[in-house]
Amino acid sequence: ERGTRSFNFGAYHRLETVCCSHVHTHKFTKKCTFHEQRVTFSTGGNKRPAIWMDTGIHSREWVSQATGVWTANKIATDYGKDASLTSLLKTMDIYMLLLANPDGYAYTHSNDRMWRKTRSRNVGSTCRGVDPNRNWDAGFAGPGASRNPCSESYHGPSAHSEVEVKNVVNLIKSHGNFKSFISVHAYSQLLMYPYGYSCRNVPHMSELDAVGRAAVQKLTSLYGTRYRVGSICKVIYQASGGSIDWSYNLGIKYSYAFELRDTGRYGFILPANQIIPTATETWLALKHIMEYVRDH
Ligand code: ING
Ligand code: ZN
Repeated sequence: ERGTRSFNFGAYHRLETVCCSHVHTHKFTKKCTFHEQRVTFSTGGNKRPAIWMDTGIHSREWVSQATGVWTANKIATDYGKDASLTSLLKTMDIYMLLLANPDGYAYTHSNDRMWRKTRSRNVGSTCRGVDPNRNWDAGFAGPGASRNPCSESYHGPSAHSEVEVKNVVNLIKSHGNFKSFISVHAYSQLLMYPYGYSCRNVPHMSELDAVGRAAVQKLTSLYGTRYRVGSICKVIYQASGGSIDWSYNLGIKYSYAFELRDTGRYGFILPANQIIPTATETWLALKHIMEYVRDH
């Protein structure tokens, strides 16, 4: 196993290199299930209120996975030094899934850098893959998803058909005490809250909007990177079957999706020298959300 000392956080890595190499600490229990990509930060207790964060649900959005790895290491190294993070971990657990779509991620390295979906076989089609962010049971198969298996936004044969989705659904439901669900995408520089499947306002819209704006203000304070905040449907497009709509409807109020850098100059092919700046600024927003969740 490779320790963090030799791990270059400012580079993009293949699946095998990311796997279990990112957190090197004795302070936390580390579990490597879910394709060995799940990281649990806990200082004890039993099913404490928890925060969920996944990166890389869309395989080509490489700065997302890289930000996840950097963030896991940041939490491990700042615990015991950063008073706010330390106090957070006294009462809450943080669950991270760094490679939420591992088969797709491997495929972006081996065959097609622009692959977005899972790699599932589709019955009756030669096209492979399901969009894992159209596969959740939240307005499933509605507007903003495709029934065509060859489409980039194919919703799949049924809700939670993808093992990558079903595993998360099972974990979140059986745990039962998640307070926040954060899914990290790229690119466009957005911080979004539900819904995607509908443009109607969620009951907690004003609170989610205020927390999101405050989080983005902190993000922007570091390097001036500008973000827009709003509901998925209003800020980008109507998209059904998304994870944060599912988590919100399950009762996880603080459900957010990030779209990290940039705004399209490089898009998915964001240069590696932007990984650490992206992760560092994003951490300020994440910490704001986590602290708010802790205090509310
Ligand atoms: N964007 C997201 C997508 O799945 C999104 C936007 C986020 C939709 C959350 C629904 C829910 O299309 C990218 N870049 O993938
Ligand atoms: Zn995405």
